[in-house]
Amino acid sequence: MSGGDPRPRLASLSDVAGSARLPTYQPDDHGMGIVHLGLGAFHRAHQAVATDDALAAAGGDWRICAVSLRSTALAEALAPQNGLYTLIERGTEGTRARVIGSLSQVIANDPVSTLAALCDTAVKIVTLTVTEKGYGIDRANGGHDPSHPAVAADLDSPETPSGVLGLLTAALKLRRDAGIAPFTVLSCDNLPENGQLLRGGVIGFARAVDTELADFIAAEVAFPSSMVDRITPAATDQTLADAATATGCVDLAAVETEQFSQWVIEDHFPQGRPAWEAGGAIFVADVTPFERAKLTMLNGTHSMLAYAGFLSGHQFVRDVMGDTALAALVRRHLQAAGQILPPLPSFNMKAYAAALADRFRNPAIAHATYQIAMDGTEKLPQRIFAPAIAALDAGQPLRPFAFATAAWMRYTLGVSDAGERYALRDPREDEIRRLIQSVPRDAKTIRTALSGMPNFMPAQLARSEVWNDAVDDCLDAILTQGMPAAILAEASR
Ligand code: CS2
Repeated sequence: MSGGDPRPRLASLSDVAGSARLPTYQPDDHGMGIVHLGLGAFHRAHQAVATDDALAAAGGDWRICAVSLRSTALAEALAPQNGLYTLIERGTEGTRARVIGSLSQVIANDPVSTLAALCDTAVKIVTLTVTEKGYGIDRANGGHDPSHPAVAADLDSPETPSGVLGLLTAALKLRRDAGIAPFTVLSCDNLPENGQLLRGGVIGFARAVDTELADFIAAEVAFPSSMVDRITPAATDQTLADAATATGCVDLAAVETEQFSQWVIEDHFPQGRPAWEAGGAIFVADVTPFERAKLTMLNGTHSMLAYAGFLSGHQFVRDVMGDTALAALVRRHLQAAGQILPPLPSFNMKAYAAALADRFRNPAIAHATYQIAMDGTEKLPQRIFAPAIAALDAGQPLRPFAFATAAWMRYTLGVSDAGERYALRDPREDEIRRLIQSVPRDAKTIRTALSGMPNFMPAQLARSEVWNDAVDDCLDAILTQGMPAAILAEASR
């Protein structure tokens, strides 16, 4: 029982009495083979589900030890449930529920246990969803970022690490010293060439503490890249209520998502891997074109609509799609981002753009614009600036990217036109505040201040007159007319 609810707490598959689909394998028959860093909703709606499918289809010791590096709430919800939770999939045709059995263990905010798990001889793969800001990678130079708080702390005490790069490096060292084969490291975050990027970060960190170890990692450890896609809003009381109805149990770790799911992975797993293809994963030699299409079309458009939508009073992405003018800007952005992609065999850009617009419209998914607006400084470089440079180089339309940038710049002011304050929820929030708090509220001044932030906007853009003029023009309209009117004007250009 939990919180006065007469239903039992979900703790074993035999407790389930309802319509939810159950795993067709016995979870306890399978050992652990994966450590996952970053136990959030996305992991439970994506990799853990594909692993559940792989266990059902092909078996193997591939259950997951899921680690939350910071918060303890989720692990506290999952521990009494023996890692079981309900996945609610919401499509236009209705809702489906299934119980996922692939999590074998959870660790919360406990670096010592995490390092021990990473050194377990059974572990063949480490997967990660730690968000863009969680890595501590210097994206300009491709190594570790010594100014990142977790990286700085781990450089001081590399044997007792608590951050991503420190933990991976220490575990790879301990494994090497004990004669245990290294694990494969699989990043599942929305970063360009995420495997390569993480490899550079780990090797850079290792080089700072032990050059030989860095050489060993460079030679022996696989870092395949992957593209992940599944729209996963934060769980709500409704998610938990639907899970309880579908399972007859109280489930405090239920998660909800859309029906669509995609995972494209570079097939480089020297220690083997689960049969993730059973869960729809596609294995390719080079994930870059898929990643680029997804990052610039889905995520780039998401960021644009998040800032423009939030500032015009739209709480959810589906509300944005009900605003005729803003929905037109969504289509414009999708097209502009799609247009500059290198051609990819079997990829139909127009069909992909149409499918994305349908997913954004999904009335069953309440995906908050404020959730997507988070961490803009970590997201804009790959989502907006990279395609803007490609558009600039190719002489293609720049305006959609300039509008998205201007919408973010307006968002950084931290106050709506109605005077309501909101937190940016960005790791560079303080720096942004210092830069703009006392400057005049005109487009050029704000644009100049924000474009000059180190390691943010590429110099090629920040120095481009056409780009700056376009951003100033968009930002001026937003500042002087307000976001809704600026959207209307922008859509009727
Ligand atoms: C979103 C992503 O919050 C965000 O920044 O753009 O989480 C997006 O929903 C996923 O990448 C979809 O796969």
